[in-house]
Amino acid sequence: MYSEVTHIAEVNGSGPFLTTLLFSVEDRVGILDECLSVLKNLSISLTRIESRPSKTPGWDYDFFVDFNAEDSKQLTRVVEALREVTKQVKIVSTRTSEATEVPWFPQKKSDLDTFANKVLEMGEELDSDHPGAKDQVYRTRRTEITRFAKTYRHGQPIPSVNYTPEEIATWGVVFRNLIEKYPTHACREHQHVFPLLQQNCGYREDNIPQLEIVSKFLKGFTLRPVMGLLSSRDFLNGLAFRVFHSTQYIRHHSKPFYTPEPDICHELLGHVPLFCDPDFADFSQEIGLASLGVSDEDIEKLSTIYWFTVEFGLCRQGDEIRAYGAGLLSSFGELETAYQKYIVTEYQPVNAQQKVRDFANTLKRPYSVRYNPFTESIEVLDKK
Ligand code: HBI
Ligand code: NLE
Ligand code: FE
Repeated sequence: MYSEVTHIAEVNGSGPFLTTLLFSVEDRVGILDECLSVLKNLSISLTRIESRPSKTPGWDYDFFVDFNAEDSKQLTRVVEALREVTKQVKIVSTRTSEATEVPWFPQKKSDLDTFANKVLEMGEELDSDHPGAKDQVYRTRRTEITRFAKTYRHGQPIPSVNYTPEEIATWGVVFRNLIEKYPTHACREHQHVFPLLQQNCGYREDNIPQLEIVSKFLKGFTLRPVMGLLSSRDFLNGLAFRVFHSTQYIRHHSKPFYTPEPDICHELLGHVPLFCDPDFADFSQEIGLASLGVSDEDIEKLSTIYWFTVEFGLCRQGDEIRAYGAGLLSSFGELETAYQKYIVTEYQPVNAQQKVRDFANTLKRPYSVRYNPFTESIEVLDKK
């Protein structure tokens, strides 16, 4: 990660330079103190210090420090003075403050509150080809339900929706048709967890499970209500925090077998079961982490990965082709045709996670990120 090393000769322009240095020291009492004294004597104020065991033989340690150097002369003085007391000094990076344009991204779970009002058109207005577009009763009801998502804030319980008998009937048709297909069409992971959802979360033909109950049941992920489609960036950013944005309204009763957008059937029957699988959950989070602060172009690439795996993935299990993509698992229309089309994407969860991580390392991003599940926040490690 830290192999790109700048040399002082390459430091151009006028300062101040935000600088990251790496220095390696032998393991002995007081060595860090000596290094810090050197910095202190040159009036350097550190903004970060981190250590790790060195990759060199022996028991050396690497230290990473960040500070602002006034100009390249001061930087030279720091490097030379540190060389006297350490085994090696490398300039990992220097940059002027203008060169740090990174799109804003959420760094703690509560930052996701800022997405609440940012839904794409279909969130409030329905597209003209949506089966519910001309049904005023349906539209009013949707506005009523999406109000919960609009005012929801991190940490609150997700409000329950009191579903109408008509809505429950729509769910019932979807549920009944899908559970008939799962034994032959759904991947093993989905089938494995489905009975648990029936036992613990009220997955029944005559009941639409509440997001709050399901979110509490899921240990690896949490659900957050959303008014409709978010931008790809916002939606993927949520996954970094193991948060899945879920709609609460239901599809139009006239087309139970297929809807063009997410609805409660899609979230609960398609996505939720797979989020119970630890490898799948990690894989999903990895896409989310890769999306933090990257360019629009890279968001596009990550959306494509998401689309052909999480949303529409098929896999080979034994001799059979099975669905793990939520868009297939929630649509008994799609589930049939997917098999006829027979597009095969390999599903190897552990490798897939590694692949996303490797891909993330190729993204142009001047830092790396890590999720701290205890503080539910992103730790940013400056790379350049
Ligand atoms: N927004 N609420 C919501 N749900 C999704 O499944 C979703 C989204 N926005 C974008 C998106 N999915 C995908 O098309 C990918 O771009 C990530
Ligand atoms: N077509 C899916 C369904 O009907 O359940 C929803 C897809 C959402 C992306
Ligand atoms: Fe989806």
